[in-house]
Amino acid sequence: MNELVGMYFSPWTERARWALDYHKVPYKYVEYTTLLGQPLLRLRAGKPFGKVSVPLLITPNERVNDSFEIAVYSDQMSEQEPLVPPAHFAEIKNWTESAELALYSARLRATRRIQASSEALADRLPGYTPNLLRKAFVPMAYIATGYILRKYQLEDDDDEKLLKNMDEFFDKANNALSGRRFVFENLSFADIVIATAMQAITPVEDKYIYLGLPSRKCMCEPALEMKYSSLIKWRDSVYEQYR
Ligand SMILES: N[C@@H](CCC(=O)N[C@@H](CS)C(=O)NCC(=O)O)C(=O)O
Repeated sequence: MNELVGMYFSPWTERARWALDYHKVPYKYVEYTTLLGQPLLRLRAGKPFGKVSVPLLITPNERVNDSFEIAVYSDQMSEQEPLVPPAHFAEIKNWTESAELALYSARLRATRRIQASSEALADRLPGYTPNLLRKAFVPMAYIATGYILRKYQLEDDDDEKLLKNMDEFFDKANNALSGRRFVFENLSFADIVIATAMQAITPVEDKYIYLGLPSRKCMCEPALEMKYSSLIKWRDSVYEQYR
């Protein structure tokens, strides 16, 4: 059986799960815990050194360690219309690349807010942490968020600049989708990249990705929420119909 290692709240993981689910590729989902889970992740990724990240798809024949590659793999496993049609391959790859700076920026802004809130830190502890111990384990979550801030730092990480990076990507997405249902003629991975990136402005309903209230608050960007309200509506309807 395939296994997908991921982090439930991460847009990269959500993209990969969406592509696999869309094509009905079976897999067992395994939640990854930053830092604590790293030795095992390295082993499973076959990468003893350098950066390791999730999502990681482990199939009987290969390890696919990138959300775009997982979408391409899912297409190959299915007879359905592809999410990365050959005619739009380069453009879709380009969408994933341009989302990267926005998502890196969003991660820094949200992680800083999480680090400043003991409630949000307690919320981010692994699901198996007993409720009674959550408060006591907050320092561990603090260390893990510090690790994420260092691992994914950007050269210019001024809060305003980070917000600008996000704004630029969502502006591009908004223009591409204005008056359209999809970026291309049918649902593609470009739509999935944009819809899942919206998690950085206002998270999708809990029935799709469950978040505790403190985490949800840290993941909202009120200024962008107002500006991109039509994109949020679009995201919600794409989720309703295709997720
Ligand atoms: N290009 C990769 C990016 C994946 C990525 O940034 N993963 C982050 C998600 S927050 C991660 O693994 N974070 C946990 C860690 O590094 O420990 C993809 O598209 O799959």
